[in-house]
Amino acid sequence: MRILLLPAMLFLIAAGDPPPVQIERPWARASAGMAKNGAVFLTITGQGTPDRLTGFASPVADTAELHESIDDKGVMKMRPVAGLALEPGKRVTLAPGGYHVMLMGLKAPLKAGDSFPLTLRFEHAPALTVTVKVEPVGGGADHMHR
Ligand SMILES: [Cu+2]
Repeated sequence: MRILLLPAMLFLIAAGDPPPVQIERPWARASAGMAKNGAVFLTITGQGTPDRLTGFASPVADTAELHESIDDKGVMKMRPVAGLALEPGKRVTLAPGGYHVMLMGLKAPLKAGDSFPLTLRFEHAPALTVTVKVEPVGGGADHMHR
């Protein structure tokens, strides 16, 4: 009897705790040489109730924070972003040249083909961990991180 009940209980737990967002294609560019920084890109779609993305963490780096690349009179610069508002059904794309998760203090270079966990923190929803795939240098549009 206990065995038959278990799947139903798991379903109830899952149904009561829907993920706050849908994450698509989390990827990072392989490190060039011994670069100490890296960047993660992904697409976030809010679902359920409005929430706010407040931070990131990954075991591969000392810190991970949301950055935005901006074109300051022809010079590409980056600035930290405090958080991202998440609305149900609204897609936010983190891509080269725009928003990205900056990994600072990489413990080892990111190698193409590897993957690593990245945890997203929210104002209301519990933290969510996704797997980031490392793609070769030169993947995607050019956006330098030194
Ligand atoms: Cu950055």
